[in-house]
Amino acid sequence: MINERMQKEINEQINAELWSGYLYLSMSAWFTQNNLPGFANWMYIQYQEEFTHAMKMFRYIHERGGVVTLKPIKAVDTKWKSATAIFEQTLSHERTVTSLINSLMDTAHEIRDYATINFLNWYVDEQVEEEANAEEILEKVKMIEKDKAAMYNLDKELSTRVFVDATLNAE
Ligand code: OFO
Repeated sequence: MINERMQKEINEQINAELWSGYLYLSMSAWFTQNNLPGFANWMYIQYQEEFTHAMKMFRYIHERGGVVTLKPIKAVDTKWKSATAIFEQTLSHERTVTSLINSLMDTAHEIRDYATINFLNWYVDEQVEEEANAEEILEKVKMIEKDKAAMYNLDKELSTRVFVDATLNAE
């Protein structure tokens, strides 16, 4: 049986992951509306991934005999000044998510919930990747945003990203 406090915090994180997905879906819409379909594809896959992050927690709570409580998902931004602004927000958001995962880990250590520590390790690794990906694209976009041909090429590159549910491979 999962500890009540741990359950509450993981439920809050489910909401945060769904919110992340909602944010990236909104960013995907912005890219579509601004004629960058490859960027839109990249963000759409990011949205799908966030929902898998939420679902991995959803399944875990049930596996531990707990109760999933879904709360409203807050509104997200819908307008940005530029692709650079979007990736700046993405990177800073991922850094926030990393700190949320670290807080969950702190609680798991505090209450000596070893199963949850193990479970959360997957997210610790995932956040390293999430921050690195966002940072890499941000650096590129910052350099080339004014150059239409270079943006066209990066858009083509981002259009090749495909969705893989990494949470299923990990279980
Ligand atoms: Fe769930 O990793 Fe991004 O937010």
